[in-house]
Amino acid sequence: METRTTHAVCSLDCPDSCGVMVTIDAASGRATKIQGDPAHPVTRGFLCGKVAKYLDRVYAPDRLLYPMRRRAGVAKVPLVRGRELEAFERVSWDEAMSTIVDRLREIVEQFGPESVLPYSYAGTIGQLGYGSMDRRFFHRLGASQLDRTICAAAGGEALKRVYGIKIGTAPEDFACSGLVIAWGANIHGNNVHLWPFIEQARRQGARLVVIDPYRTRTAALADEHLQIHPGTDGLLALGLMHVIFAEGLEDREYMAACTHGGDALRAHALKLEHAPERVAEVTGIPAETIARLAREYAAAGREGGRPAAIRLNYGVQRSQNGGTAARAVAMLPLITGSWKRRGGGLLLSMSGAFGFNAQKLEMPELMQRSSLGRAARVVNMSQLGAALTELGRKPEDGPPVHALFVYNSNAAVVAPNQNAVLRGLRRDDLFTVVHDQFFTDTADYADILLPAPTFLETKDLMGAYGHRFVQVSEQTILPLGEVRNNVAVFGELGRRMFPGERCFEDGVDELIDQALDSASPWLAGITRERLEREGHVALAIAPDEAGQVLPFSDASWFRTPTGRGELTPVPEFVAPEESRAAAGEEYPLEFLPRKADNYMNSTFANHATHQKMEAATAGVLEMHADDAAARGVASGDAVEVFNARGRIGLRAKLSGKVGRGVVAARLDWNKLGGDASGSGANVNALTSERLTDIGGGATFYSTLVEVRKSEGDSQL
Ligand SMILES: Nc1nc2c(c(=O)[nH]1)N[C@H]1C(S)=C(S)[C@@H](COP(=O)(O)OP(=O)(O)OC[C@H]3O[C@@H](n4cnc5c(=O)[nH]c(N)nc54)[C@H](O)[C@@H]3O)O[C@H]1N2
Ligand SMILES: Nc1nc2c(c(=O)[nH]1)N[C@H]1C(S)=C(S)[C@@H](COP(=O)(O)OP(=O)(O)OC[C@H]3O[C@@H](n4cnc5c(=O)[nH]c(N)nc54)[C@H](O)[C@@H]3O)O[C@H]1N2
Ligand code: SF4
Ligand SMILES: [Mo]
Repeated sequence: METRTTHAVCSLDCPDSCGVMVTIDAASGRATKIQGDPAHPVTRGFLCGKVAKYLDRVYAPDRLLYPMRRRAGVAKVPLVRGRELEAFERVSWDEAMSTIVDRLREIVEQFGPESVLPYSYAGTIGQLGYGSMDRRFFHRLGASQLDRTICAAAGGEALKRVYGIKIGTAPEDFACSGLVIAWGANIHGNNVHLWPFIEQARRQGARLVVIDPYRTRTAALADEHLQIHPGTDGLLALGLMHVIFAEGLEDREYMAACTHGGDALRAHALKLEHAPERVAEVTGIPAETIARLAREYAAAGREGGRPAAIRLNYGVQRSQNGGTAARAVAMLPLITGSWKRRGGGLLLSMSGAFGFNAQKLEMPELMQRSSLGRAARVVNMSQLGAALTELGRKPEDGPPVHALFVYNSNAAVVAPNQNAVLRGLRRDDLFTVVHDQFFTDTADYADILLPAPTFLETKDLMGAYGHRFVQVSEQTILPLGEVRNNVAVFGELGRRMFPGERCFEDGVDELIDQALDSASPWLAGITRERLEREGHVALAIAPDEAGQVLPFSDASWFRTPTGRGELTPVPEFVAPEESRAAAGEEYPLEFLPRKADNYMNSTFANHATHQKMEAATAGVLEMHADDAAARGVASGDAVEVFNARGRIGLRAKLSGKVGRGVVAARLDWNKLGGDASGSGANVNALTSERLTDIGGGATFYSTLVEVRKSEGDSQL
């Protein structure tokens, strides 16, 4: 069999952005093998378990391959898998596009352009697929703007406030650490290419400490697991600071040179309420452990030792106080000066290092042409339920949403307060377009369905939020069926609605060139041709004389208004409204609506291969034995998990992975039995649309619930 191999990049929403080698059978053009690129310095030749099985997704028999239209008179209700064609009929692209254009024109005419709402997140994080032609189209239309807050808004804003830029320690440099703290970071499940570097450090004597309310794979493999109470990380960070300042362990020289507001922070941290004994009561972590960790953290890197690095991930900032918590954690290396040495510092996100030209890709200047003479209103994507069911009641809000265009997202599954979202999606007067690879739960509510490519079927430019390599992902196989990528879909809509406008004619290569045409010095010398030739290219991110890249090792790196690491305003700890501190009798349990190690949010949940890997967590509520006993629940019992927003049916499992007062279940497609009672809901039926303290992020991990044994048959 004659084969060729092409370089692509995994476009899933993962910090690792792996280089991928795809083997193609030359005769049939079919991909036969997918592997990690051995030449990529972070991928290092392996893929995670879910993408190692990616060809099962690409060639899945249930792929959506053709445009579809809802059959006349079919109600918007959850569909039974495999019977989608009872609700939808195939149409040509031309017909699908003219239907969309006609309906959008009517709706814009009748209700104004703001009544159109785009809804997208990170089905692909390719620069073009994530945001380029789509933004141009919606800007030009004058549609409502979407604030894309559902994942990283609070943490991103925290980094910006403390550092002025979203960059951090390179994953390769964790190999040089003497202490790694995985803080709200499930590295083994969500960011597995960091793991070998941590193992390398551990072979040199480094310790791995995990701070997580759930005993993840990462926690189980660590040297120490601190099972913190959810939503109390900001206070733990203050407790660590308390010990560091009280014992004079801070790096005064570094603080003087590189930070602003140190005195105020010191005084705040030294308050009695931040003493380890007091912090222990709220966080659940013993006072001695807090004091010991503070000393170990501050001492690492001194006297020739290896420094301490924090892998802060987005778990911390999914709580109501998560922005302040992330800000407090991010201040720690500024106090100990751990940025000064290779293997120190902190990594939350690297995305700010890339500096692609978003202006050129998205053309925000088109927005000014909105008929209202102002920029269109902004809708927070973490409040989709309210946007679809309440927006427009007050005249100052503008019109209700009458058209919803979903792409790169399985909104019916991933958005909080799902019952409100589903109520919105069921509206007969809402025109909904869904562009996806599969008949997702969101697709069930579409009026028009458009087929989307996998990353094998389209070309894109890739940055990363967990490393410093720019890549081009080549199109490796011909698109299956009639799938079209996001650029093609929005380009055609633009050309149809706004004929003659040049910006809708750009193709993929032109857009890649525009993205790389950037003033960022770190992109200097990086062109499409070079990326096509070399596969990946390291950002030219300011190495020192020794060729090392040490972000924030001196004051030149900070992009805050003071030009220093910003330690003010001091982080004040406020418990989330839905947390154990505030728990009432009605809903006393803290709920962790988690991600699955072998899915990517809701992606992969529909494949038998991936379901097998996640079988042990399917439809399961993990409980502490005491909480189960108090409710007369035994392992295997059917239970109802509920609060004022919703209820789901699950099967109890006394797993030992959660502490007392905490229960956990994972994301699933609604129609796949995330809820065993068949109500067509998943864990997000319980989460709220409340926003984080800064950044307007979603607060999935600040959710209170109660659990009771289901009546009737107890063994599901
Ligand atoms: N396998 C897999 N990989 C993924 C994803 C996936 O769904 N599956 N999703 C991708 C996406 S979208 C993202 S954003 C990244 C996210 O990567 P992470 O930031 O690692 O995401 P989470 O799993 O949400 O949270 C990490 C951990 O935080 C814990 N946590 C919850 N509440 C708290 C708290 O109050 N304090 C502390 N200290 N910890 C808390 C959770 O139990 C969880 O184990 O991963 C990406 N990678
Ligand atoms: N309870 C709970 N809820 C959560 C989270 C959690 O941890 N717990 N995590 C939150 C986080 S961090 C995130 S990032 C969000 C993720 O929310 P989403 O970004 O909506 O993630 P997915 O569920 O993976 O859905 C992405 C969809 O995009 C489609 N897609 C892939 N590539 C393309 C493409 O090229 N074009 C188009 N048009 N579509 C494509 C996929 O088939 C898939 O159906 O979920 C959030 N929701
Ligand atoms: S999901 Fe992440 S770890 Fe898996 S292949 Fe993609 S980038 Fe790599
Ligand atoms: Mo995310």
